[in-house]
Amino acid sequence: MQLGHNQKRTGAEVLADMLAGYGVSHVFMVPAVLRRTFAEMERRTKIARVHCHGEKAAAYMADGYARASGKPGVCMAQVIGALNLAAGLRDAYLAHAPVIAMTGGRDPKTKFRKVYQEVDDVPAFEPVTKMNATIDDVARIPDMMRQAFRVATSGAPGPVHLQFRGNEGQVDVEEAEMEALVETQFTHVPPFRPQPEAAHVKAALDLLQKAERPIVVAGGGVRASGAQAELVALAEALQIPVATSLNGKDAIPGTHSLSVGVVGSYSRESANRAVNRADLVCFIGTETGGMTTHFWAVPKIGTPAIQIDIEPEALGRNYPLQAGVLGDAKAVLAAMLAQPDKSSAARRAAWIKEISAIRAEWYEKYEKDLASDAVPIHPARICHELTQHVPEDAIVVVDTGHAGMWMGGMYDLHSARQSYMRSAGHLGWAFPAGIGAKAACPERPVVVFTGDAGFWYHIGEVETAVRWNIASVTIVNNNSGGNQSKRGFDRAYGGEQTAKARELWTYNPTNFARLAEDMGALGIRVEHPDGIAPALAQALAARRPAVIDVATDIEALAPTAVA
Ligand SMILES: Cc1ncc(C[n+]2csc(CCOP(=O)(O)OP(=O)(O)O)c2C)c(N)n1
Ligand SMILES: [Mg+2]
Repeated sequence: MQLGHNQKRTGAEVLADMLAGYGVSHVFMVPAVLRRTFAEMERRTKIARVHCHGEKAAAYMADGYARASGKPGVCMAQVIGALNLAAGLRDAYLAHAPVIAMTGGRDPKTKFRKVYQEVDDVPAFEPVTKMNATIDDVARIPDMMRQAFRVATSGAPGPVHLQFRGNEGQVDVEEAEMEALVETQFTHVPPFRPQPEAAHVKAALDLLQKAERPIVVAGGGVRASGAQAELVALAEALQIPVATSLNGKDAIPGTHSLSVGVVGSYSRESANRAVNRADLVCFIGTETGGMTTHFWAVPKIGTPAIQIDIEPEALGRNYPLQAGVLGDAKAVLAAMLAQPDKSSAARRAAWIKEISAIRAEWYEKYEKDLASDAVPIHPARICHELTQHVPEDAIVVVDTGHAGMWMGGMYDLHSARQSYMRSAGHLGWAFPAGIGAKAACPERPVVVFTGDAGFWYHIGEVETAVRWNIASVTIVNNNSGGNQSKRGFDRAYGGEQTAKARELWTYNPTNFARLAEDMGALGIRVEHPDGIAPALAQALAARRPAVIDVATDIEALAPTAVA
């Protein structure tokens, strides 16, 4: 877009100025891409140019940055690394994280002539982006950048891909009349708070107030909207218990008396039991997907349901609704809070008693694991130590598989100021995502929980964290194997496995603390459960990247979901 009174400038100058103008503090990449832009970033901005060991890790760092801060995370790759970067966008896409990926790409002058390293990368970005576009003319950089930030942050957020002409994006060296115009509204999520229709709010509120056993299922949309305080206030005013999706775990502290925990597949038994006892389920900012509903068994389809979402197409997708409210979660909850019939809470006294009992039964049932003194260490004990010792303002970042199950089910956030982010399915996401989260929020403690298989994926990024002094603390639940696979291989082998079968999911024992030390990080090895809390304290105080390697029991299996 040309706005007049412009002078000729290079694409690199404009791109650097726009990234700074949009509040980007870090970009994550493997070179060489947009080389001139990087030179201009150094000259014109304070943006940290974090040079990583792999494009997938760079995408995960941008994703962690975005989820922790609500600001778009930026990652980059040249043409040969583009598909590695695309692979890394899948988790951001699944989790609705605003990530902007920039790659080098084909030049019309030479395409189809077997250019070194070149294929058509654009189609590979299609399934993992909200917008997937090419910049062929330098003059299009300003408007396409604005559109990228607009799309990434608006509605349900998500990734965007921009391919710059030239295998390294050399279009950035060209000149045109351009203005580095920034729309500050789109520097963060949410840029808009669409207000709900009053009649829809009233219909949903009436149903909630009439219900005797209602429950809220809160998802990641509550975090994206920053609606946690309103959610808790409404739950308290009307006495409605709250379950969350795994993505929405920080919608309410686990220690709150109305919290029943994470519902679905990677879940806490009390949440599944409570949701399946409800006479009305209120979904807020959740896609009601397979993971959150344990493949639509919790709650059963046909359970009376209402839903609040910012995306019209989400309303009623998986559960027929008695009422649907389109709008920003915070705006909808605030509208409900303006007119609650608090006297209706009396109707739910028996339900709240039942919920307290369900909560208490869960803690009793798992007390022996949470407090386990076993050596090798029981993973539930790590979760319990984290519940007690993670700082008030921490960001907790968790990998998938057993890591997601252990922490989703066994760990409690104990403060509304704590945040929780989880892999939406990719093993190996959490460690680089934690580096991105710490880059975005350097003043907040970042505590990562991953299995050893998850940590192996991007272990080279320990060196990146050290080089940039990005001081996340990573706890490795180290059982020398991809333990979550055990049950599946037990089944495949018709019961107990052979030693040969264990080759499919076990590794050589490795001391990650020593490896981390070799790369310049603080490494602490913990072999006794009493060592977990002091190790965490030492790592947080060190103010440099730290890896706590916890030797755990390979036979411990996380509880599976109850339907
Ligand atoms: C990219 C990717 N590949 C494969 C998987 C399947 N998977 C889930 S958990 C897991 C093993 C996890 O091992 P580890 O991180 O050591 O945790 P543990 O189960 O041992 O606690 C695998 C292979 C996955 N989720 N993501
Ligand atoms: Mg393991």
